[in-house]
Amino acid sequence: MPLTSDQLLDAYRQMLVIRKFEETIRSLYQAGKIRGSFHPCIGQEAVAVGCCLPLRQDDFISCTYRGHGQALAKGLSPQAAMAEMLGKATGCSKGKGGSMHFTDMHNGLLVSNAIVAAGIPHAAGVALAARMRGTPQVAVAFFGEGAVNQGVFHEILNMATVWKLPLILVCENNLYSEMTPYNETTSVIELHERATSYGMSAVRIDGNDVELVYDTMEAALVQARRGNGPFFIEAMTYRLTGHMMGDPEVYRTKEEVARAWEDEPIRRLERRLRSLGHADAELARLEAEAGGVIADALQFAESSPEPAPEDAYVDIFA
Ligand SMILES: Cc1ncc(C[n+]2csc(CCOP(=O)(O)OP(=O)(O)O)c2C)c(N)n1
Repeated sequence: MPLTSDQLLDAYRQMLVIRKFEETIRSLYQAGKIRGSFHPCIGQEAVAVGCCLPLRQDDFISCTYRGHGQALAKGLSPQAAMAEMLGKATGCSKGKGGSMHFTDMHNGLLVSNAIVAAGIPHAAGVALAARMRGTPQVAVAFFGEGAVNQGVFHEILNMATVWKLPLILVCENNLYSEMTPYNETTSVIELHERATSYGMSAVRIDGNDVELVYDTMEAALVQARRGNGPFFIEAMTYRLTGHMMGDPEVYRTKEEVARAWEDEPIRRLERRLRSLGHADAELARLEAEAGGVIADALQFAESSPEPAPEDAYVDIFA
C-alpha cells in the first residue's frame, strides 16, 4: 500500500530529524567535541526512512559507519544516538562505540560497522537464525556501492539465494567510494545486475524518492516474509557532504554538488507535500518539531556522565 498523506508527513519529520542530527554532529565536530571520525549521511535520508518505515520493531538491520539515519529510522532514540556520539555512558553502546559502532538490539539494530561489507554476512546470519527458529523476522543489510567488490558480498548473494533467506540487501549507491567514483573500480556498474546474475530479485530505483523506496521495500518484504527468498535494492542517491569530516572533495566539481542539492530528498518531499495541499505552516511546524527533538537529545547527551573507567572491560566478549 502506498504511503498515506499522514505517513508522508511522518516520513518528512523523520528525515528532518536525521538531517538535523547530522548537521548538529558536524557543528560539534568542528567545535572539537566529537572524537574519532564522522561520516555524514546528509542527502541519503530517503533511503533510511523509506526502507525502515515498513519494518517491524523485531526485524533486524545492519549498517555501515554512515548508518546514523538508518539507526534513527529503525527506532534508536536520538538521545542515545547523540550520547554515543559524545562518548557518554547513556549512549546506545554505552559511550564505548562512537560514531561508527551504534547498536540497539531492542529495536533490531544489530550493529553498524566500520569494515566495508562486514554487515552483510551479519544480516544474513540473523536471517538464517530467524528461518531456523521459524519466526517471521526479516533482516536488512544496508551498505554502500563500495561493498560490491568484496568477496563476502558475492558469497552471501549466492548462499542467500540458495537458502531463500529472508534477507533484503539495500545498496545505497551514492556514486563515490571514499574519493573514488565507483565506475572507475567496478566492472558491472548496474549493480543490481550482479544480484540478478545470482538468481536474486533485484531492482535499481531512485533512492531520493521516499515513496518509491517505501513501495519497493514493501514488495521486498512480502517476498521475504513469504519464504520466497532475498531481494536486492540498488537505491541511487548522492552524498551531499564529504566522505568524512575534513574531506577536501577534490574528486568532484562544485557544480555537480550544487546540482545534487537541487534534487535532494527533503526539498523534493517538501514539493510533493505542497502539491498534496499541505501548507507551508504545517511543514514549518514539523521542521521545528524535529529541531526540538535534536535540541533535547543534545541537552541529554551533554548532561550525561562519561563511562566509568572500571567499565572499560565490561561487555567485552574476550
Ligand atoms: C574492508 C575495508 N576496506 C577498506 C576500508 C576503508 N574504507 C572506508 S570507507 C571506504 C569506502 C566505502 O565506500 P562505499 O561502500 O561506497 O560506502 P560510502 O562511504 O559511500 O557510504 C573504504 C574503502 C574499510 N573500512 N574496510
